[in-house]
Amino acid sequence: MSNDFKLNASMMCANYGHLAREVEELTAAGIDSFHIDIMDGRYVPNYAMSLNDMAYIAGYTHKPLDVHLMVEHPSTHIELFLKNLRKGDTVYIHPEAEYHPSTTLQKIINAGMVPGIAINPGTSVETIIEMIKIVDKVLVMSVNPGNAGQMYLPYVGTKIDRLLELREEMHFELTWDGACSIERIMEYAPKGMDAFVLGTTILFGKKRGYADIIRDVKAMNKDALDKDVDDKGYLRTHPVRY
Ligand code: S6P
Ligand code: MG
Repeated sequence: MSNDFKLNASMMCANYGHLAREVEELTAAGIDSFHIDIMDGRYVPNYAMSLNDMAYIAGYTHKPLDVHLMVEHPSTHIELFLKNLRKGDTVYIHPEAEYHPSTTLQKIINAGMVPGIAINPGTSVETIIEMIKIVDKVLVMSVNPGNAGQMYLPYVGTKIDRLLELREEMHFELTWDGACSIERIMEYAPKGMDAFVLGTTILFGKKRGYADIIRDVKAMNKDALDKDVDDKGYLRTHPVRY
């Protein structure tokens, strides 16, 4: 089975009581990048991370950041984010949140960042097909944006398979975001998924260290991961509904 995939840590799930240590431990454990969920309480009904959290995390790692903007009209304040990022960091926007998403993507490109588009469970591939031509990365959401600890929405599977086919002809990187379990990784890594965002489902709030978990995820050692007690499992039995 292919294990040539990247793992991104969903930092809204980290322990903010010792955030610097979290970042350093994840870096040492071999995480490939840090996923930063920025929310405005409008595009999604939640506030997660903000500019200061993003800049703080960047200061404790040399690994790239993957910034997922779940905000209305990101173009309004995009410069604030771009000037606090390093060249090569990724910025994802949601096309529904912007009147002219391709203009915003161009600003991201002009600043030297990697442009990405995030696609919600209820958004069709057709809605974003033109933008796929100008982005390097697509973040496909298997939960509705706004919260960690939600249940996987199985109807996105058909769309993900379609995106995996398009990826071959349109050359973009595809990352899975939401309720990412070892079962999902074992199913979709061999199909060509480039990266997975790891949150409460598999990485955070466990009784083992990040190095052990990341090693077992990369080796797809399901038996070892199944032994992890899921301290936050209650969240998934009560999924957030809007
Ligand atoms: C959701 C956000 C995601 C979550 C991630 C958490 O709005 O975009 O990046 O943080 O899904 O992972 P999990 O395993 O708790 O669903
Ligand atoms: Mg996200």
